[in-house]
Amino acid sequence: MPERVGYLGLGSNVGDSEGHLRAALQLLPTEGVQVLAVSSTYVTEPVGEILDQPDFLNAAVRIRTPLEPAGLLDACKAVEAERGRQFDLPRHSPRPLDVDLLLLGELELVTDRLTLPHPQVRNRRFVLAPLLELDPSLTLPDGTVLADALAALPDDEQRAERRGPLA
Ligand code: PH2
Ligand code: MG
Ligand code: MG
Repeated sequence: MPERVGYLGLGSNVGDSEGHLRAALQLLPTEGVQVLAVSSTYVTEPVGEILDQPDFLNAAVRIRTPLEPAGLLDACKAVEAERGRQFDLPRHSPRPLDVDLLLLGELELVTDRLTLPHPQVRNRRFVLAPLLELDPSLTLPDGTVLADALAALPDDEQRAERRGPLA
């Protein structure tokens, strides 16, 4: 079966966040997703539609999978559900575990359920910092150099502090 290499973002700000991220590393292979490399964890300021919520713990992983994008999204949702994620809350609510599909090979795709690359990759420090740790020369299919995207973020926005190793 043809396999692709991609990147997932992990996030948590409810309960034992480090435990949830660690559990994701164990659960992903049971859903057909091999974990090739794991970034450090980062404590990050909430970004997006709900700012008044606890800081997140974020990380990123490099994966290899034979799953097509929709199947990979289902796998991410199954892992989130295993850690008690509720899916009937407003967008950007606090969550025990968020597993986001950031990049899958050179695929560019827009469907009702999924956009690849993830539309926010370029402007979120909590995504860019761990991704660049895994591959400092990472580029998007459209040629965007992610190190340039990170350097372009204003210094005083989106606090993110490296905490330590996850795996
Ligand atoms: N996830 C969100 C919204 N905001 N902010 C941080 N710092 N980290 C996240 O993982 C995050 C967020 C929606 O998934
Ligand atoms: Mg998310
Ligand atoms: Mg998500």
